[in-house]
Amino acid sequence: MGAINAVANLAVEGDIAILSINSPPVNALSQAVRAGITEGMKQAVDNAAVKAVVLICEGKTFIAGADITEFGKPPQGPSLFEVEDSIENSTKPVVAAIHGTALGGGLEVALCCHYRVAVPSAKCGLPEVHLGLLPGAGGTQRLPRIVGPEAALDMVTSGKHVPAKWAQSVGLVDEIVPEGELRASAIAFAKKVLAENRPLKKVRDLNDKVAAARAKPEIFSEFRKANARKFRGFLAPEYNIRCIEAAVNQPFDEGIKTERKLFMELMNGTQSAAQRYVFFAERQVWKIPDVPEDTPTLPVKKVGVIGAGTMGGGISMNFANVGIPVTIVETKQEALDRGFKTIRGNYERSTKSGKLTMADVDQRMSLLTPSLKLEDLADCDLVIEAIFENLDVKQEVFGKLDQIVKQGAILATNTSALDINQIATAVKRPEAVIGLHFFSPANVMRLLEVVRAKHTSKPVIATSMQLAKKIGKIAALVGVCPGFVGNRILYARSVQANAMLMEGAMPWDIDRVIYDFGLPMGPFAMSDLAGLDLGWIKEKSSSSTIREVLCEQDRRGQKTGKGFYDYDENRNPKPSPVTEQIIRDFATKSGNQQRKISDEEILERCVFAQINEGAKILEEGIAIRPSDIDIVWINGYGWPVYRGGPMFYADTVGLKTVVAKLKEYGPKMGKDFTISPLLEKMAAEGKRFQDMK
Ligand code: T1G
Repeated sequence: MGAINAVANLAVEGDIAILSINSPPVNALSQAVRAGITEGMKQAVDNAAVKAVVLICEGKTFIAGADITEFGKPPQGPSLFEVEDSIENSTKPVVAAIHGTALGGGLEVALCCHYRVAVPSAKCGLPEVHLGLLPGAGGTQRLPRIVGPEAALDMVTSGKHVPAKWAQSVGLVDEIVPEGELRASAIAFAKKVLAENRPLKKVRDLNDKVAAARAKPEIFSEFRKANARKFRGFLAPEYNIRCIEAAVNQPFDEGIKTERKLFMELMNGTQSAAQRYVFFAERQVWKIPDVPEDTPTLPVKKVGVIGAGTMGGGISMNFANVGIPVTIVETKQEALDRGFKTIRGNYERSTKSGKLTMADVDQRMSLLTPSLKLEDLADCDLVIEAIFENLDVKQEVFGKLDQIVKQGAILATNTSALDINQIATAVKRPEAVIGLHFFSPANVMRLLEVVRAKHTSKPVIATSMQLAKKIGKIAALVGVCPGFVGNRILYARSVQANAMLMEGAMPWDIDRVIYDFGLPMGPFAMSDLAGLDLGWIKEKSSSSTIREVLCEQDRRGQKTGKGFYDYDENRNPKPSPVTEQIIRDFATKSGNQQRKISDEEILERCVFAQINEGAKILEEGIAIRPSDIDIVWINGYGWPVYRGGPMFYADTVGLKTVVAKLKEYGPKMGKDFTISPLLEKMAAEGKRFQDMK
């Protein structure tokens, strides 16, 4: 007994073999881990003194899945199936000892064990759907045999992690054992199995629950119907459903064949490649080349937020959610009262779903202190202003903060477009100034653009990124330019969308194309939702844009029941003949030739313009890497994750094609439109954005 290989060890205690895996960071089923398990099982079974086996992991978690870094590379034996066979067909009982998260292939391996024990904090899940995949090692056939098809459908299509207690209640786990005593408890459990002469229970032989479901095909039709909107555009959820159907309607081995076929289709498809890329992209954003991980950070024990409006209130909630007290400053008591009422309302809405209890609500509200004086922010470690988007106003406030707030504090602005370098000129400590651009609603949207200004110090950047992670955001560090990364790319799309209105396309044509591509809504529906009068000043209106003409006719969006669209009492949109006439008249007056614009042109002009802007953002060093741009657009604007983000999508199309099309559209892209030299160069060299590190 002893080390099997670098990541696997076999020890024997009495008549129990302990096969332990130690392959940081998450004991993923790399080739070495697979080899370690199969060899370890062979040695344990061949050893007459061994009567049972415990499979356990060192480090923070049980096996958390197949090794995603191996995907797309030539497969190396032993396969995961060989690993599972070595366990399931063992002549001696195997007990999986679970802590941390048994996920994907990890749970599939555990399901091939004859028994499973877990500590209370352990979780199980089959999250392959988040990678555009499905459990490809028998999980879709074994899980429903334990938890039943309905619960299995929910687990495999949501990828949720279920707590050990629930797992035990459905038989996914046989026993919950005390925290910190997993190894000893698993050995004791194995001894109990031997003493009670319990059978070598194989999950694959449990057929009651799947057989019972055979008479209820509506399980699947109703599940599909209930989730159609959520699964729109994705392949993996549907393929997962088909596998669970196979578990119900086919013998086990046939079901495995169905699972294998569908798994390989997904594995070889673009959607999974995109979603696996995003999995790693989400972990890349925290790596800042010139701000090393050991950069000192500043303590943030008290936060100040200026502005109790939609943004200020939402921002404050993020900190209260993680126990950081916030002082919220407004200029008028009624604004404070309104803001606090909205915050409490937001929290209380979460009690309806069970996410929060009323005690949670009270506890979080107790962390929020109202104030009418900036002076109350003197001892804050971080102050975030979320006030009117006006440079003079912000500079005035920062000037005051410079006088009031203690040295060493971070002074942040939530501006979505103003020049933070300009704001920083109002203080004597520009190194303390940073942008924290939250997306509305700030207590919901996951994305945070952390905007480094010219003088922002590295500790301020490191602290801001660390804080973003602490409040559950995914942050991208970006540079100062109009619109930073997200809105600058949004603007590039808006230019094309608005131009095409002048050329013959209607808002509903453009919105349909963008919606069908996978975005939650198109640019004009988005404008109606936000309000067409954002930034519109009635007195100054010059009717120089369609939006201004619409505003003058009180067509200011959903809130007035009409904007680009007409809305019924439930805010359902429908194309508006009034808007159509306004656009036609406007186009004629502007001397634009009207023509039928194809869906392909609508999509390409909108999306390729976004890609081109992304390339310019990279050229200017405003974003660190292409995948950061993709993370911004997936998490801030709902770009479909199965297309990987604008820059990944460009690789899917091919940069050569993107450039050729932009050249083909030429002047239609607008007189100010230029193709990014970086994009042209990469296209000419046959390069891809995803290879840029
Ligand atoms: N393979 C390779 N590396 C992985 C990995 C995996 N499965 N999971 C995590 N890592 C790396 C990750 O890239 C990061 O690396 C480090 O571990 C810490 O991760 C056949 C086909 C387990 C809940 O989808 O959900 O099994 O950035 O920052 O916040 O059916 O990692 O440090 O270099 O996320 O503590 C199914 C994915 C695979 C689980 C831990 N399994 N992982 O979260 O740490 S497909 C998954 C997670 C499969 C079979 C199918 C989380 C975590 P680096 P982290 P964390």
